[in-house]
This record gives sequence, structure tokens and C-alpha cells, in this order.
Amino acid sequence: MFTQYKFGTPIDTEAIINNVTPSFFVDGEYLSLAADHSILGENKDGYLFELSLDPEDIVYGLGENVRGINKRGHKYISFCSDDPSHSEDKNSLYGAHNFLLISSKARNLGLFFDTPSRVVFDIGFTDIDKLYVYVSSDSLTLNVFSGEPTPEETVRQFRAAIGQSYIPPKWAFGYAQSRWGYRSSEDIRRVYSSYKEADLPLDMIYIDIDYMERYKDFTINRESFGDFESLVSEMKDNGVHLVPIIDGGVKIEEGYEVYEEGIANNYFCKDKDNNDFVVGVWPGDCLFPDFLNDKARAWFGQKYKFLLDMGIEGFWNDMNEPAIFYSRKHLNEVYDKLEDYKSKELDLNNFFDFKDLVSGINNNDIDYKSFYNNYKGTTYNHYDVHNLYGYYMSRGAMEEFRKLTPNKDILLISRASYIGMHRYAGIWQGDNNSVWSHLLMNLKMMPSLNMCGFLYTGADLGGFNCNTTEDLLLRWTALNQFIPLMRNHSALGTRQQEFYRFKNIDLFRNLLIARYRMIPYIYDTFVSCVKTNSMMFKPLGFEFMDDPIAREIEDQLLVGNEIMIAPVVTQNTTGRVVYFPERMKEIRFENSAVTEGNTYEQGYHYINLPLGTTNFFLREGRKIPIAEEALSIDAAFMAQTKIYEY
Ligand code: MIG
Repeated sequence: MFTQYKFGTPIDTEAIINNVTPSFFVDGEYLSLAADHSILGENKDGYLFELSLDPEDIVYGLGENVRGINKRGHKYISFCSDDPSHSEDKNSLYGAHNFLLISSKARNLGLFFDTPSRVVFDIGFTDIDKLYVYVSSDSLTLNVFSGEPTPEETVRQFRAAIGQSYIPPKWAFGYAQSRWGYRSSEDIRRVYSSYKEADLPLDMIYIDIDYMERYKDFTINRESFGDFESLVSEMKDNGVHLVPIIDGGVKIEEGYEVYEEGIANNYFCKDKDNNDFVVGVWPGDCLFPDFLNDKARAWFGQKYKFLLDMGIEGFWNDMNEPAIFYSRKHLNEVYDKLEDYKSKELDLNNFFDFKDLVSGINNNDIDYKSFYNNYKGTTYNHYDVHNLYGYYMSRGAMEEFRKLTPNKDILLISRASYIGMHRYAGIWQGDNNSVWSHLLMNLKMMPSLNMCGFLYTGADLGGFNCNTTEDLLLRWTALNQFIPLMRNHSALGTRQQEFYRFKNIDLFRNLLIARYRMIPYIYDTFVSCVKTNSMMFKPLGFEFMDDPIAREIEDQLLVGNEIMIAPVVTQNTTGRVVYFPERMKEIRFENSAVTEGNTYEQGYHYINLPLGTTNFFLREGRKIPIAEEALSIDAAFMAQTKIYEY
């Protein structure tokens, strides 16, 4: 059952698109509304909901976040944030995915707190057996999904309410190489030819900010990418799609078309005095297009035509939380204060004040409260609609793509997101690290994101920040055999991690071939999960609800209805212990060949899985297609398949 409750006069985020008649909230029915907000140390505005958690309750959900599949025991804050350190203690990443699913034998309760402002989910943090949800706005739509016998059915109800997920073009299921640091057409050609010389497949190259002229959206740096158009078509002839980045901020520069048009039409965000709100992002001083405003959003979406006309068919929208390096206003205040410090001795107290002053310049709450958006004809303080910004940037782009290229699917991924954006784009999971715990986090985020409608998603394979190692990269590639968005991406200054740079190129090749062999299953499962509002990646507890061990497994997943995966996620191990909730048969990929392995009875078993090999486990009575060997995504879709059954 889907019940909707409205508190105050909620802002319609257009996350929920099927119509329901709102009911009156009966306090205590599912959640109770607490009078005393002090428990969370928040101010008194907004709402505080409370629910007791039973020991058996698993709390699933919250999409893109740190920690476990079971979210109990931490505080999470929905406030889209550009934070490149995804450590366990963090409360927010780039997305705001306010859906929780409380699941036990006794109940399966889905709660979607639909509001574009900040929401705190205190899940057994303040009190180990309590869920507190604090909504910082005076308005909210609370959507409750209840009465279903399984977590999967509950998710399905929710997903039906938020509408069908985005399906990218087929080639977007291939393998992508990316790096912040490809500076010229020659760099791109070198990546391509190095893959080719090493006999390694490659389907996409993502291009980062250096292709633009001084980081201005919808420009080309002609000094380093002089032949951009021919590069695009040459790469396409080679079977490689180029995917350029687009950033949220527009550079202030006289004569720059995007800036001039935005100014002329009033499309940029303003401060309280109706002056342009100047922020620093990549190009220096910038303005934020008001993506919440229908006209501004459509205008910006049309701008992508500049690149579509050059043959580009895919984009990644970055920095759209929006990330703010500084605001002009705050920066000037900081400069003034720094002047004062000059004459002072920095004792213990004012040294730390001084340090905070400078380190607090970026992504500062004061800045997020200092500009305005115009949404559906009403002006809102940005803070109150913050979580919609990336959603509407990407929505605007896709809505215009659907007009500009009605017969062609365009690839689009976004960094920031809110539920609702899943209908228009996928997401990548932001700036992770080249560490083993983030390989596991990649796995854990898949079901949480799938619950919230994000099916086309993946993390930076190999890790973005820090230096990767060959073994980590091999294990990460193995996990990615099944992940829809498979992109090797890394940060400027880190160790280069293109596969051809390592010793065991054959192993990387075998893993890519193993990926292609799974394409028929991956793609069909993906599309059918989109159409039936199902999850492609499921925690074991979704299927084996009566098995207390299965319910606690956080490093194995079901992929579709037929198979289970249990990748190796620890260093210096040649295998791992796998829990089998039921009897299954192993299918292995070794030296690019598929072999049928052992069958395993219910229980724990040690599975040997050396570097560069992968496997999955076929459930009893199920069958899946595996393609003949292919060396590109296009070939994988055309390849003959053989059915493997158990
Ligand atoms: O402040 O464009 O998440 O993928 O390589 C960093 C440079 C800006 C953040 C993105 C990352 C990208 C990087 N960007």
C-alpha cells in the first residue's frame, strides 16, 4: 500500500510521478512525530520523526552513502556534497536519496522523505534502537509503502511511484577508460593506440576538463584539441565513443556566449539583493545557471547541441551539488579578516580560527544560504532546494537530448542526484580512493542505489584518489564484470592506471572478455529490472528472508534472479569464504574460457579465485546465456550465446 502524507505546503520535487491522494498523518501509525527536537541538536524548525527499531530490523536504503548495506548504526545527512574523502565517518556524499526500507519478518516498511532540503537520518546513532529522521524544512511529503510480504515487493511499489529508470545506449555497457589529466587530442590517441597495441578492448574514453578552453562549458581548447571534430569521428571509426565532461558553473567572461545569453535572459542564480551570485569553480569566477527554472534549464540543455553536432553521444555532468570553491562575497570577507591576523600573534585559539577561516572557504553552508533559485515560479533560498540542483541540471540535459536527437539514445551520468533524476540519467559514485575498502563499498552501494531507481551506476574502477596497485585494479575489474557503468577513472597526479601499464595485461584482457561474455545477461537483466521496477543487484536478505546468516552478508550479492556473486575484496588472498544460502553451481572464467565448476551445498565454503579469474554462482533450476568470446561491446551484442544451466 502506498500512502502519502503532506506536512505544510511541500515543494513538488517531481520525484513521485504517479498520482495518489494524500492522507492524514496518524501519529504513531508507522512513525511518530516528536515534539522535542533537541535530541538531534537541530533548531526547532522542521519535523522530527521517530520509530523504534527491533533487533531483527534491517534498515536498507539511502542510495549513495558510506558504510553498510544495512545502514544501522550511523547518522547520514542528505545534502548533496562534494566531498572527495569517503571515509566511514562521513555523513553525506554527492546524492540525496531519502528512501529507507525497514525489513524484518514482521514488516517491510518503505519510507521516502520527499523534500529538497537537508534531511538527517539518525539510524541507531543517538539511540541504538531508534530511527530518528529530522527534516529541516517546514514542509514535507512523506511517502509510506507498506503491507507487502517482501522487501523486493516494497521496493517495486516505491519504484513504480517514482517512474521508470533511465536506459543508456547499449555501447555504454562497454569498458571506459578515463583520467583527469588527458590534455590533448594526442593524449587521447595515445590511450587508444596503447589499448590497441596491447590487444585490450576499449569502448569509450571519457574526457575531463582539459578539452575545454579554460574550463568553459561548451567550448573547445583549440590549442590542444584543435582537431576535436575529426578526433571524435576517427575514434568512432575505431569503435570508441568519446564522453566529455560538463561542469555546473559558467565562467564570467564578456563575449563568452553562454555567459552573455545567461545574463541577457536572467538565467543565473542571484543573491538576496538580486545581484549575480559569484562563485569560484574551475574557470575562476563563475555564475550558477538556475537549473530549477524551466527556461534556464531548457536553455542550458540546448547548449549541449554544440557537442552533439560534433558527433558526441555521451556526457558526464560534474560539480553539480553544486560544488563551490569559494564565493566572491565570502572570499572578500576572508581576505579582510586575514588582514587582521597579520598584526596578531597566532596563539592556540586564533591559530585554529585562522586555519578554519581558510579551510572553510569551499562548500560553505553560508554560501549555500546566500543565493536563490526560482522553482515553478516561486523564489526559494538555495539551501531549501539544494538537493534538486544536480537532478535538474541532468534532467534539463536529457529532456533536450530527447528533442535534439529523438532517434538516438544519449549517455548521461551525473555526480549529484536526487531521486527522480533516475528517470533521466545514471550516476557515478564520485571521487573514491584506490583502497580495498572502497572496492567493497562499490559493491555495497549497488543495491542501495538500485532501490532508489539508479540502475546505470558504478564507481571509479581502480579508485580515483590515491595510487592504485595492479592487484587492486584486477580485483576491481573482476567486480565490474557485472556492473553496468564500467569506467576506469583516476585523478590528476595519481599513479596512471590504464590496463596496458601493468604486467599482467593478459589477465586484464581475460577479465574484459569475461565482461563481454556476460553482456547478454547483464543487458537483459538491466532492461527487465528497469521495466519491472526491480533491483538488478540485491542483498541476499531480499531473497532469503528466513536465513539469518544470509541477511547479514554484506560482501556478496544476487545479480538478477539467476546468479550470486562473491568477489574477492581483500588484498593478498587467492580466494575467499563464500556463504551459500542454497545449493549453487560455480561458473568460472579462467584464461578467457568458461568452465563449469563445482556445486556447493548450503553453508560456508572456501572458493579459490586467483588474481585475474572471476566466477559467479548459478542457482539451482536457473539458466543463463553466456556469449562467445568478443573483443568489443558491439561484438558482444552480436555474439552467439550458449545456455548454461543448473
Ligand atoms: O574537483 O574534473 O568527480 O571525476 O575527474 C574535481 C576533474 C573535479 C571531480 C570529478 C572527477 C573529475 C574531477 N572533478
